[in-house]
Amino acid sequence: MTRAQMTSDSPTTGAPELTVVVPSYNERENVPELARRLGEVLAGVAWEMIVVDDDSPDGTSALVKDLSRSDPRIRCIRRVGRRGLAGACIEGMLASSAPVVAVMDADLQHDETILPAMLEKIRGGAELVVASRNIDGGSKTEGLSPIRQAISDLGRRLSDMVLRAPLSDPMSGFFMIRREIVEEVAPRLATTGFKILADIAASVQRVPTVAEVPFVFRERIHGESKLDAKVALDYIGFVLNKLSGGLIPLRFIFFALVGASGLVVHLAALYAGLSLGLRFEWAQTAATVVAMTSNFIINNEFTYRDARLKGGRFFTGLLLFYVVCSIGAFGNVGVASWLYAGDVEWWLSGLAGAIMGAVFNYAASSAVVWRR
Ligand SMILES: Nc1nc2c(ncn2[C@@H]2O[C@H](COP(=O)(O)OP(=O)(O)O)[C@@H](O)[C@H]2O)c(=O)[nH]1
Ligand SMILES: [Mg+2]
Repeated sequence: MTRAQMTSDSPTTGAPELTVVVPSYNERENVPELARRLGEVLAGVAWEMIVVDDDSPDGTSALVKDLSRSDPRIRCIRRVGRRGLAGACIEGMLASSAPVVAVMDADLQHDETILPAMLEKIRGGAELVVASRNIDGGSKTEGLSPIRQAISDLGRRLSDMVLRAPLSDPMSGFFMIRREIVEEVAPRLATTGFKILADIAASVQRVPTVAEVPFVFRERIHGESKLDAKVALDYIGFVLNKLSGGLIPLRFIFFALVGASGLVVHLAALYAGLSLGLRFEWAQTAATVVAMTSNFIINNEFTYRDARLKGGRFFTGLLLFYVVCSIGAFGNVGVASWLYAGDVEWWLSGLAGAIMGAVFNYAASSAVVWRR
């Protein structure tokens, strides 16, 4: 028996050397073509494909299971009652027993023809190979909408601060990695959001050997994109969470960012009220209600989207949120005044009150308004 046979790709058992993990949501028109192309470009490699589908309404999972019946290299994990790109990728990678795993989109936007080159880099000693848009030969950010392009640039700059391994394209959803690294970091990864590669690169204990391969991000032909501008806020939260050494929960960061947006809303509403000729007290009261309502709606859509309130529960939740915020405001003023009376600087007293109010609002909102 040769050395190659005894190691990773044992041809006797047919155990795969490479698992391609494919997260999917409503991709039934794309997955069969992707499977066909993998068969073509990975001829000669012992590979398997694991599609991780979040119970797509278009029936992607049933279709993939049909494919598995004629090709056992294709498997499907159907997750019910859950959504989230990062979590899907993690589960797919952890379902593999191959030494090497790759993650790529189901929608044919990732150029599968570079997979053999990526695998060669791994065989040559790299531990993480990123398909990058941002090196020579890559598409840069062409093919992305202007907003996504701006997010991508911002993300790259921010992530330099927290990544342990330098990456030219940390937002890439296309990479290959030795599975043992994933097994090691998995418990520390966030399952919400989309930044799986950046999260791995920020969470590894030992800096892996990295290689990059350029690729051109293709246009999507079937189906539609599920990632929108929300990913920007998500990404900023991710970086802040890592900068705080994981101490400040991601959800609190979102909550605080939404609170900061509420301040802008408040001032705009106050200005509008005053322009309409309202007395200051009334304009200020109206602005407070408008800001709380806007905070509630954004938190419901974003911060607590996994516990989103709908229908009648939306309105009872809103009323509860008013109550919570009012108590928070009392606590805030109380603490600040008490400190100020004790000769603490005005700004420190004010800041302490505001932080205490925000922490209370966050804790009470999590426990009472968006109870899971
Ligand atoms: N399992 C799972 N896959 C998802 C989810 N959201 C997006 N995807 C898949 O992740 C990949 C990238 O998503 P896409 O919407 O194309 O993002 P874009 O290419 O950045 O616009 C595609 O294969 C999607 O089907 C999700 O919530 N769960
Ligand atoms: Mg896509």
